Amino acid sequence: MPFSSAPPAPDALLPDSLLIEAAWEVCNQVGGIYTVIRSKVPATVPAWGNRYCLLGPYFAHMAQGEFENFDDNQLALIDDPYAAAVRTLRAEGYDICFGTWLVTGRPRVVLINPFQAYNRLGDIKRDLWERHGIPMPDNDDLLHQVVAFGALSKLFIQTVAALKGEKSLLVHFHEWMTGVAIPDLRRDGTPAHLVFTTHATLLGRYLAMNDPEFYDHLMRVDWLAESRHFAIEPAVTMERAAAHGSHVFTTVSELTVRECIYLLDRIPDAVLPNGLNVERFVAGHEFQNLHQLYKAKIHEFVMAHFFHSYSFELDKTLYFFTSGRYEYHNKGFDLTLEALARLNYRLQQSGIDVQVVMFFITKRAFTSINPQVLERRAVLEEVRQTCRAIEEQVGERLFYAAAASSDQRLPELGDMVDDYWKLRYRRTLQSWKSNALPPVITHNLVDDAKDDILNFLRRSNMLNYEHDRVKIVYHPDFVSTTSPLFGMEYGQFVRGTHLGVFPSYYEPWGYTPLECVARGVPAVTSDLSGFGDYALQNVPDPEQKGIFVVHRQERTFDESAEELTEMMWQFVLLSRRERIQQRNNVESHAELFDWKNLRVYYDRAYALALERQ
Ligand code: G6P
Ligand code: 1S3
Repeated sequence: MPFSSAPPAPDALLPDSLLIEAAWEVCNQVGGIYTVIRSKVPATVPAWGNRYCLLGPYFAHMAQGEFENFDDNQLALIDDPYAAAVRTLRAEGYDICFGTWLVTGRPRVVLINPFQAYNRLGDIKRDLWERHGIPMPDNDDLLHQVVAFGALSKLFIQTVAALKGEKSLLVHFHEWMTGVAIPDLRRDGTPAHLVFTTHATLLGRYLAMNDPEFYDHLMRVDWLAESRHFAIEPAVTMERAAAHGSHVFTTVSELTVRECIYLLDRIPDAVLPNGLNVERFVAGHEFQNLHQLYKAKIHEFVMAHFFHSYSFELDKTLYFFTSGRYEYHNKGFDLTLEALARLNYRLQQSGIDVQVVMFFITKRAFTSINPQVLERRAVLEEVRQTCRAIEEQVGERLFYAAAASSDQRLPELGDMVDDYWKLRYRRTLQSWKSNALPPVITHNLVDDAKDDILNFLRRSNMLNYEHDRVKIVYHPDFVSTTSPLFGMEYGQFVRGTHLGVFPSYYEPWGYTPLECVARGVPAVTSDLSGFGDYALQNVPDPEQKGIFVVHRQERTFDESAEELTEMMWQFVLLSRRERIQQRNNVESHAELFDWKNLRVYYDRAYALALERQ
C-alpha cells in the first residue's frame, strides 16, 4: 500500500475532526460512486455521528425520492457548524438544502443547486483559467454544472471552516466533478485538510476503450495531446489540479495507481478499496432458500423463452450471467463470449447432460422489446391459467368421486375435464409451440447490425440451437421490478443465478463480482479489475471462497480465454451438493468486504491528511 509514511493510529487523531464527504452522486445515482458512498454510510455514521456531513449537487428530480429537507424549525435547533453555515448562506440569499438522505444509516446531507451560480459562470470560468490553467469550453452543460457546483461548494466549505472553532476540518472529494473546488481552496489557504479520490482516471478510461495495448503504452502517454485528441482536456486538467492540490491523494486500487502515476503525474498516498454493506441473515440457510426462490423465477423466464421451441431439464440447468455498462472490450464481454463458445463445444463433446444459460445484462439503445418474446411470455401464462383451471376442475370432481366411490380404484382423470377445457388446452398448446429458434436477444436494438455481442454470436453460430449446450439471453436493459420479462430486482436476479462472470480488461474496482459474493453467489473476476487484484493480494485461497480470478496481465487473449473456459468447465462439473457448499463458503466470507472492515483505509487517509497542512 503506497503510504508515504507509516499510518498514524486513526482513533487518536480523528475524534476532534469534522468530516465533509463530497460526491456528485450523493442523492444522485449515476454509476458506481453512488454505491461507494451509499453503502459506506452505515459504517461511517456510527463512527463520526453528527461530525459527518455529505455534500452534493441538488437536482430536484433525483433528490425527490431520497432526500428529506429539515424545515426551518428543525434547522434553527441544530447547533453545529454545518447548520450554522447553511443558515448563514441562506441569509445571504443562497439556495442550499440541509436534510437527511433516506438510506440506511440516514446521514446528514447538504445539497446545493448548481444552477444558481450560472449568472457568474463567466467569472468562474475566467478564474479557473487564470488561476489554475483549466480551460473551459462555451457550451458543455455538464462542465458548467460541475464548475458552478465547485464554486458553491468552496463557499460552503469556507463558511464551515470559519464557524468550526477549534475543530479540524477534513474534506474528502470524490472524482474531478467535486475535486474542481480543491485548487481554489488551497489558493485561499482555507483551514481544511483535503483528500481527493479518483475512482478511475478519465483519460485512462478513454485510452483503455480505444487502445487494445493500453497497459503496454501507458508509460509513454502524452496526457495533454491525448486529452485534446479525445476532447476531454478541461475535465482532465481539473482532475490533475485536484490530484496535485489535495493534501492526500488516493485511488481505489493498485491498478489505478499506475494510471495516476503516468496520467496524473502524482503517486497516490493511499489506496482505498471499495466495500459493501454486507447484510447477513440470522439463519444461515435463509440465503440458500432465496436462491431457490429466485431461481424459480428465472426458470419461468427460461420456460417462456425457450420451451416453445424445445425443452430441456431445468433441474440440470445452470444460470451464468454478466452485467454492467456496455463496454464490450473493457468489461471483458469479448473474452466471456470466446470462453462460452469453447465451453459449448466441450459440453457438446462430453455427453454431460448439463445446460448453461448465459445472461448478458447491459444497457443498449433499443426500440422495443421483441414482440415475440413478450407474446411467448403471455402464452406461457395462458398455459399456466389453463392448467390451473383443469387442476381445479379435476380436483373437485375427484373429491366427490372418491367420497362416493364403492371401490378404491382411481377414476379416469381425463373424463373429469369438460370438453371446453380440453379444447382450450389443445388450442393454447398449438399457439405455444413453434419451430422458430429462441432469439438470443430479447429486444430490438437500434443498431443491431453493428452490435459486437450479436456479431460474435452470428460469427460463431451460437444462435440457441437445440444442440447448443450454452444458450444465450442478451437483455440490453437493466433488470428491475418493472421490467416485463423478469419482474424482479437486480439483487434478486443475482441470487437466483449460479455464477457471475466479470473478466474485465479495464475496471478500476468493479462492484459486480462483489455484489455476487455478498449474496453468496460465486463470481469470476480478473487481475485487471481492482477487486480481483485486491482479492489476489489480500484474500487467502480466493477460489475456495468462490472468487475466481482470470489472469489477463501479461497473458494473450487466447490464454485468458482458455483459463476462463476451464474455470467454467470445472464449475459445470460440480454436483449440487458441492454448489451448495460453495455458496455457503462464499457467503460466510463475504464480510471480508464489509465497510466495517474496509473503512479503516479511509480513516488512515484522514489521519494522514490531518498531519499535512
Ligand atoms: C438451495 C436450496 C436447496 C436447493 C439448492 C439448489 O441450497 O436451499 O433446496 O436444492 O439451492 O442448488 P442449485 O445450485 O442446484 O441451484
Ligand atoms: C468507477 O465507476 P465506473 O463504473 O465508471 O468507480 C467505481 C467505484 O469506485 C468502480 O467500481 C468502477 O470500477 C469505476 O468505473
